[in-house]
Amino acid sequence: MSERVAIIGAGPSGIALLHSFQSAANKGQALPEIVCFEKQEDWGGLWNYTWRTGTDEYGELVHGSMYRHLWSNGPKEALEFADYTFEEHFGRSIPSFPPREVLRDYIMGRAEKSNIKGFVRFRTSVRNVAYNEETKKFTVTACNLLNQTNYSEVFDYVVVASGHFSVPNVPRFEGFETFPGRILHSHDYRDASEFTGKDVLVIGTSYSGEDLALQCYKFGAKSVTLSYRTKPTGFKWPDRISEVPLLTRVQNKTAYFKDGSSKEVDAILLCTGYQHSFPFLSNELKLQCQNKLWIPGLYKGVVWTKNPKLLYLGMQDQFYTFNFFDVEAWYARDVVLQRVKLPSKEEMEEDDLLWQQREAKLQTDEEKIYFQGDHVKALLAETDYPDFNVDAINECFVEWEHDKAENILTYRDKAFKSVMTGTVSPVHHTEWLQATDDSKEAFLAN
Ligand code: FAD
Ligand code: NA7
Repeated sequence: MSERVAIIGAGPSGIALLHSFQSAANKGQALPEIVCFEKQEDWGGLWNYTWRTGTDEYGELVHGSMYRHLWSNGPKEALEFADYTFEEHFGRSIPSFPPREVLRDYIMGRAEKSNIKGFVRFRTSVRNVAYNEETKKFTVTACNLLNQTNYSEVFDYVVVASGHFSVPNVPRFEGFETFPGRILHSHDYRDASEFTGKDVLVIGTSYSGEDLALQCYKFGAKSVTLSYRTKPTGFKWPDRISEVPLLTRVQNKTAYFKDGSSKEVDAILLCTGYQHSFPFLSNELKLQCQNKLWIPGLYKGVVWTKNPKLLYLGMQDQFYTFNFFDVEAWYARDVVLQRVKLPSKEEMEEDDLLWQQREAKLQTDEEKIYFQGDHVKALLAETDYPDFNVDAINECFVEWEHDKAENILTYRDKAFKSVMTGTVSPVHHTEWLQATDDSKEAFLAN
């Protein structure tokens, strides 16, 4: 009997793995039996926008954390697939910061072309994964949500591609119980129009805090107060956005901050990040980590060193995204196909430790970008994923960081050069701040 591979999740990472297998098959490689379990009704992971929050129609936790008016937070030139360019997909070059719908269209375009949907069992949620030391096989228990039936199947490899920006980290602050307005986590945020004319407090200053502050500003919030725990963003915020130290307590509508200042607010947005959550894994298989660029316990960022038949994709904090998921997927595929020979457990642990030590020394965003670039290079060198210029992509990210520092309101209006095709993107017809219609049709209109 041929080997069996279970993939958990058909978001960009799971799709990248399916595509990598298909690419090998197109070159004559015999494939193992592959089953991809996906709890949503469609593929695309976070890029499937949903109006739902909380639980879905089957009582499952809603996976989606994306909001309606999200535009790419980095230049598309930094995430472009090496084997499927934006120009190939859209038939021409498009601006550098596409809205959600346009990026989803691109990811799904490659997936459709690759003809891999047949591997996916939709509306199927993985409930449990157990490893048998004697048989050296996994038993995966899944629930068919449509008829609420649990069933189990045996696999030789399990690849976890279930994402890590879905289960919110929700701290409590004194006085929340009696606050008279809305308190919500960014996971449940969908649209800033509900905050038009309101005073909004945003807690957390990473990607979500920064972008939800901008969303509220764009859609007419009266004021946005951005509260930081470690350090302020340092961006030159416009007049309706201000930065303050961490919230200490709330009394009625008044929020008090560490520096003694206070502000009356109507709503509180907790942009306090996410948890790596794998309720279907037992402790000896479960990654337990923070949102970091290097995840301890994963050789090359992919292979669970304690049991190399278990692999994880897309678990890192991300500068690099889609092409990074690709190089991870290609590596995972080649581990499964045994085209890559893994070293001993001790050697894998030693290598993992070196990366951990290197990550611990990183100070600046530029150092962090180069570090993740090196991770991409290390994987790229091991497989037949089409080679691409990682240094040039690092430079895209550095330029993007500088653009943000220069003007946080206009960084999405800039144009970058594709590292894959050499084409410079056109400037979008409308500045991001004015562009409230972010449908695909509006964005692609000449
Ligand atoms: P996900 O997209 O999270 O997909 C995981 C899949 O696993 C989902 O389909 C889920 O339903 C499924 N799943 C989970 N548990 C189970 C289970 N038990 N059984 C079966 N299926 C399961 N990246 C960018 O490149 N540009 C951006 O602008 C950008 N913006 C972002 C904005 C927000 C608000 C967030 C949260 C993330 C953003 N990202 C962005 C990063 C994003 O993480 C990646 O683009 C990408 O979606 C990660 O893909 P993934 O497949 O690893 O995870
Ligand atoms: P991140 O990048 O993990 O950032 C989490 C933020 O939340 C960060 O600023 C943290 O502050 C802050 N945080 C976490 N816990 C607390 C508590 N208890 N109190 C105050 N502040 C806290 O998550 P994001 O949601 O911003 O981004 C995740 C992805 O979504 C990202 O890849 C984007 O593409 C979109 P810290 O700086 O650690 O002090």
